[in-house]
Amino acid sequence: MAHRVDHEYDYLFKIVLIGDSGVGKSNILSRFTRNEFCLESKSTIGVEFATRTLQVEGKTVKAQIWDTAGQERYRAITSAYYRGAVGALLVYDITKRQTFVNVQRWLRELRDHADSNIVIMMAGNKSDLNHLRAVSEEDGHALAEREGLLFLETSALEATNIEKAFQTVLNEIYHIISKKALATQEAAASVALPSQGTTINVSDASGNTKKGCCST
Ligand SMILES: Nc1nc2c(ncn2[C@@H]2O[C@H](COP(=O)(O)OP(=O)(O)OP(=O)(O)O)[C@@H](O)[C@H]2O)c(=O)[nH]1
Ligand SMILES: [Mg+2]
Repeated sequence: MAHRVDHEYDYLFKIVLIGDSGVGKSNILSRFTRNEFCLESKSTIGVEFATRTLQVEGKTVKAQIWDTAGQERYRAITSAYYRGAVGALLVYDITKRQTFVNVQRWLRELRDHADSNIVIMMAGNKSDLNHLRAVSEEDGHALAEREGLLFLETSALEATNIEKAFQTVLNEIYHIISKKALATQEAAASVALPSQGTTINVSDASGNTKKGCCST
């Protein structure tokens, strides 16, 4: 989702939070949007979302972040959750190996339901609990590299890398969208100037053009 609306913001980006129950998705969201953390937060039921508007490369970007239950039985209809999402934060808990193992499962779900160009940041959360660590940072990096994901270790409790995780995803989305906009403009210019005689393959120049991305 990337619409331009005058006055309020230049872009609206939908980002989804995914990962096993208890890894800290809701606290990552509340830390980022309200600077709040709750030690005894309850499992999410259904879907919630919160927004925060920030600057990305001089543009005003409204991040609309969706949060759902990690537990299957509380989850909302999957395809609706992923519809229009341009970014995902895939969270595991560095103190629980199984949540890291299950990253593969979440990647499969993204492949099945989300746009293939979605920007994915994997976040190893609860980095404040280093003494209980069950997943090394190296393992995190290795998986991220193998799967082509961005990666950071975060702590919602200590507010470590939360800002950076979202900023990185938003920057990446912005770059992809501005590149597409440029390619579209170039393709349009080539159509307007047929006498130049160069054939430009629009699909090659602009990549995947099926997404609803609007430039300025
Ligand atoms: N030490 C520590 N605890 C955290 C951190 N983030 C979340 N928690 C705790 O982990 C527990 C679960 O956090 P939630 O944010 O509710 O987890 P969730 O991923 O939203 O879980 P579901 O809604 O069930 O999918 C809570 O007790 C939080 O206080 C963190 O960075 N460090
Ligand atoms: Mg939750």
